[in-house]
Amino acid sequence: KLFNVAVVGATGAVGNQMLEVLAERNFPVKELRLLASERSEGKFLEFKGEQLVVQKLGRDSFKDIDIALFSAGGSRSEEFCPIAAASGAVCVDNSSAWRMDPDVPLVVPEVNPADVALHTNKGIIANPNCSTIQMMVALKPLHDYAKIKRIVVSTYQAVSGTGLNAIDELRVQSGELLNGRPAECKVYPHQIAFNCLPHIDVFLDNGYTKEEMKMVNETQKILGDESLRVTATTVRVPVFYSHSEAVNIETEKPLSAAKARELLAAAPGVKVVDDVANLVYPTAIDAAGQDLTYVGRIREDESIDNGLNLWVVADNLRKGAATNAVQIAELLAAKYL
Ligand code: A2P
Ligand code: 11C
Repeated sequence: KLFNVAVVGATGAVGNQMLEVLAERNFPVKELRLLASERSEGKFLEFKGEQLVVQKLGRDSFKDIDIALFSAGGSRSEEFCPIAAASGAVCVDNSSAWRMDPDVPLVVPEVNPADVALHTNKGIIANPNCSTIQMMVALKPLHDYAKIKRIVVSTYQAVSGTGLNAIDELRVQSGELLNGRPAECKVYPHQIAFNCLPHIDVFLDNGYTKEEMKMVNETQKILGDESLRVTATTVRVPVFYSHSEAVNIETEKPLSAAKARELLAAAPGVKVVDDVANLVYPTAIDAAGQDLTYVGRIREDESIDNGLNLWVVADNLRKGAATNAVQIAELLAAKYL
């Protein structure tokens, strides 16, 4: 069976990847409809060697669409997911707009694929935040074995998470500074080249950023455990693609580094890259363009009884966004539509 698929935000950093991943994985597409703002109306984008014209997103954009992949920002998702759903499409939404809605499943296919069934509630499935997705892929097998009680995570996040304009800002600032000229800040409030900003998304009343609270709330929802304690510090670093994370967990049952390595080696979507004797560990550069979540530096936390430290890296635009969304669409196509 073939499906009519819409990509909302097709001209963006994630939308671009969605087209690539749909093609690479040979998703059963009948019609592919590319939607963006009026700025992009009439532009052409390539899909499987064909040039497809970009249309302006509007209320009548979803006629005959079976699956709509959204990545055009939260306010477009808020407004247009219900419109798409009312016209019969199932939305896979990459924004944060619907993630915490109790009627909307929040899905990482390697972790909670059965939750896709709940798409019938509102016609919407939420794709988690990129930094949450890769952490879930790495922690699920450890949680199943040893029950995680607490997670302390610090992230090192690529600028592509902000979008194409931020990729440009890092490139331009780096060039200017290396040539002895001042850096101009347009996207971020401070210089991002050769710097680290402990600030992703907006600041909330509790002093955390929204990105940090996404990691807390989304983790609890995906693992179905509101008692799980999570605390996060999320940091933007001058890296183009792939988020890295230093993850510390405390488990109920003892979990040795060797056992964790064994569990992770057998886990779906994970590749263990952990051979420090040969200076082997995952880096953002290695993960860029890939779909797996890479885990290394696995070691016991010697400061507590049942603690473990890990270094988790994945491509934020692929597994953190486009690939995860297309995997959800594959589950829909194979089982539900
Ligand atoms: P456009 O390219 O026409 O502005 P990124 O995250 O890389 O900045 O991309 C954001 C995506 O969301 C782009 O595809 C962008 O389209 C799309 N987008 C932004 N605003 C709107 C809007 N008002 N209506 C439809 N699409 C939008
Ligand atoms: C970043 N995690 O790296 C963000 C991007 O909630 O979907 C994705 C924001 C979101 O900037």
